[in-house]
This record gives sequence, structure tokens and C-alpha cells, in this order.
Amino acid sequence: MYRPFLEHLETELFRRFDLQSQPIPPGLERQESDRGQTGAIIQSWCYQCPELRKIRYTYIDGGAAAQVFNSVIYPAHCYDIPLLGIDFLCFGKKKIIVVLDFQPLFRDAKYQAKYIEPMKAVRDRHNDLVQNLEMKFYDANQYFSKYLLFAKTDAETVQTKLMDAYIDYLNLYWQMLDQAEPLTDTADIDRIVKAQKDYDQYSAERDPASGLFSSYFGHEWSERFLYEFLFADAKPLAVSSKK
Ligand code: BLA
Repeated sequence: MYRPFLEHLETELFRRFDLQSQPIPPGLERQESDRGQTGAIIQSWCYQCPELRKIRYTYIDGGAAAQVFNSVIYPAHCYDIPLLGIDFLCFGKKKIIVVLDFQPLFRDAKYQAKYIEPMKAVRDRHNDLVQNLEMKFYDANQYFSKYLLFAKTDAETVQTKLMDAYIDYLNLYWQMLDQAEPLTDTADIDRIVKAQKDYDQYSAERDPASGLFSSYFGHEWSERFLYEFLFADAKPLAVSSKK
């Protein structure tokens, strides 16, 4: 269901950047499950280039029961621009949730004006995919912008409207990256290193997908996937509390 979105991202990335594959820890790149009605296959890709230090995307194909396309793009530490976050979900016939955002690293007014306000025009063109839904797992004020796409929708809207919105947001993101001035001051860069690390820690602890991963692939695999691949800069709670 979301394959065309994965393919579009891949084509854009290869066209615009000099990508290098990044290794994915053994056993996490691809996994099959025979649990659930039809079983599921989860597959992930990871790249880097000078402008983007980690580009990862994952597809879960669980037949009619689950289709998921998830991605995070982390800019190089010398850029303070937001992370690009994509979470397109479809569970069964009824539950389709799409989330797309430039995930802010900082919340001050200057940052908002520079990186979030430009999203408004794009957001306003795609009102069908903007609903003021409440977040249950995450805090909407932390690492989400006020102009995110976030909708509980249907297959028809995904087919007819989501691609246009997706292309629009991605184009703005590439443009921001093109215009970004690399920071050179070590203290500025350290602040970004910390903000990206905090994002991983926050996201790993809240990720609503861990139950989904566990149910298909088991608890142990799920924990490894979260902490060794998806949010590799996060420390599992039990370990970080001992430090
Ligand atoms: C919600 N994301 C969800 C849910 C699942 C996933 C199962 C809960 C849906 C529900 O029952 O309401 C699935 N999350 C995943 C998967 C991965 C993952 C499969 O990380 C990894 C492969 N989530 C992101 C990113 C964004 C994001 C990058 O991973 C940013 C665009 C957003 N997901 C997001 C939001 C919700 C969500 C905002 C709703 C959460 C809430 O209600 O608090």
C-alpha cells in the first residue's frame, strides 16, 4: 500500500545525494514472522551522505493486517535543521494513520520562524490530511511541529491525496537542506549532537510500535531493533539508570 512512497523517497535520495550504505546489525535488516493471520516481513534500509548522517526507512508487509512505512532522516550534526519523520500505517481495513513532519530539535521562536513557519504554506495546501488529533503516546509539543500532517484516514485518500502532500513536504525539506549553512562552532555542533541523541532516547522510550514488533517478531528482537537500529543513540532504560 505504501510501496510507492518508499520508492519515491529512494529515487529522490539517490538522485540528490551521494549515498553510502550503512550497515544494519545482523538479523535486523530483514525478518519474517509466521505469526498473525498472514505473517509479516519487515525490511529496513540505511544510508548516509555528507549532508545526512543517517537515513533509515522500514517497510512492514503484513498483508491485509498491517502495512507500515516508517522513516527518519537525521541531518549531519553541523546542520540544526529538523529531522524528517514519516510514519504511514495501515492496520486492517479500518485503521489508517498517516504522520509526516519536520521534527524540530529546538523550540525557541527563532528556530520556529526559520524552520517551521515555512511549512505552513505546504500544510495549508493539504488540509484533508490535517486533523487536530490528540496524541496518546507522544507529547505533541516535543519533537513535533505545529504544521505536521497527521490524519486518521481511508485508503482512497491515501491513493488520491497523500502522494501530492508527501512530494510537497519532501521538496520543502530538500530546499531547506540546500539552503542550510553548516555550523562550525564546536559548542553549536555539540548542542545538535545532544538534541539528536535526546530525540532517539525520547522516541525509543515512547515508540508505540514496540508492541507490534514484539507480537510479530518477539520481545527480544523488538528491543534490539529499537535500540540497535531505529534509535541507535538511545540507551535501554535499565542500562542508562545504572550509569
Ligand atoms: C503512532 N506509530 C504509531 C502507532 C504505531 C506506530 C503502531 C500507534 C498507532 C495507534 O494505534 O494509534 C508504528 N512507529 C511505528 C513503527 C515504527 C515506529 C512501525 O517508529 C518503526 C518502524 N512515528 C515515527 C516517526 C513519526 C511518528 C518518525 O516513528 C513522525 C512523523 C509519529 N506515530 C507518530 C505519531 C503517532 C504514531 C504522531 C500517534 C501517536 C500518539 O497518538 O501519541
